[in-house]
Amino acid sequence: MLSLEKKKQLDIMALKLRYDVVNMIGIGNAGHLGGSCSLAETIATLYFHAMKFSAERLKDPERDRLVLSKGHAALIQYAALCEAGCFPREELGRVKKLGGLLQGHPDLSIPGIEAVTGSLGQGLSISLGMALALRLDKSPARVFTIMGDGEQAEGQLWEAAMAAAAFKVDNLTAFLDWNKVQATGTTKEIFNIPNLEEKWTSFGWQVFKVNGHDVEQISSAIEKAAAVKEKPQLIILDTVKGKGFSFAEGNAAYHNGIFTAEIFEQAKKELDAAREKLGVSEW
Ligand SMILES: Cc1ncc(C[n+]2csc(CCOP(=O)(O)OP(=O)(O)O)c2C)c(N)n1
Repeated sequence: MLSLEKKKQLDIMALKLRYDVVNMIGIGNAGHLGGSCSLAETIATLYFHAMKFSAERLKDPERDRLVLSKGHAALIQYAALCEAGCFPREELGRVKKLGGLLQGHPDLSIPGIEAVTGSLGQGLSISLGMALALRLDKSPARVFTIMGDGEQAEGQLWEAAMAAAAFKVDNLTAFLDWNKVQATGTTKEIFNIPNLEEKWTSFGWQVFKVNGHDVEQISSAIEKAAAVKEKPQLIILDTVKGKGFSFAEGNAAYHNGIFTAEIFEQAKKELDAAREKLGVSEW
């Protein structure tokens, strides 16, 4: 169980990451707010609690790996890597700019990024390869990967799901960001995949389901997953796309929407209100 202090730290970190995401998008630009912010608590819990990870051990063979299979949500990962000290904060101001380190999707040139992603459906295969290699090396490192619910339509992902179970890979934990909305509408109306829990279970995975905005539940599921033997594990995150912003929650328009000056101001106002609620006067 998380201490009260740790839980508060992670809640504050999740909010900080949302701030960073909003600032990275800025006025007049499009950015993946929705699918980044559904992951804020998970990314905070992974990088700042659950994973063996730090800016000082990016090349340590025993570090845990995180592969963002839904690579379009890179902004939230960039925010966490920056908060962890992997690169200077100025880089956040040059996202998607010519010559900037941080481009629209994760790339291996970025300190802390473990795999190139963005073409949906590939992250689980990449992660499985890493997990198998680590097992051969008898490494204690774990591999985490985060998929979207829209991404579940990709066939390659299900090949990897079968292979991971067939090879009894237990150092691999996948997350499914079940935010119910994809790029242009709800996952239900665009490509309905019912019974995700049952599907993954029948593919041989140990499945957990949590409130994806509750750091305690996320952390506890990661601990339980780590104890599972001879089976890969899936943590289904019940989340809200665009979580934290009244104009974006559950709204596909903010999958990769443009921020007007008014929307930017509103986003900042809502973040400030959330910060005050957490009892933080300033960063
Ligand atoms: C192979 C592939 N097809 C299409 C796209 C375009 N695309 C980018 S994001 C997205 C929707 C993804 O939805 P989901 O997995 O639910 O992500 P989330 O809502 O969590 O952001 C699509 C279709 C892509 N990146 N890769």
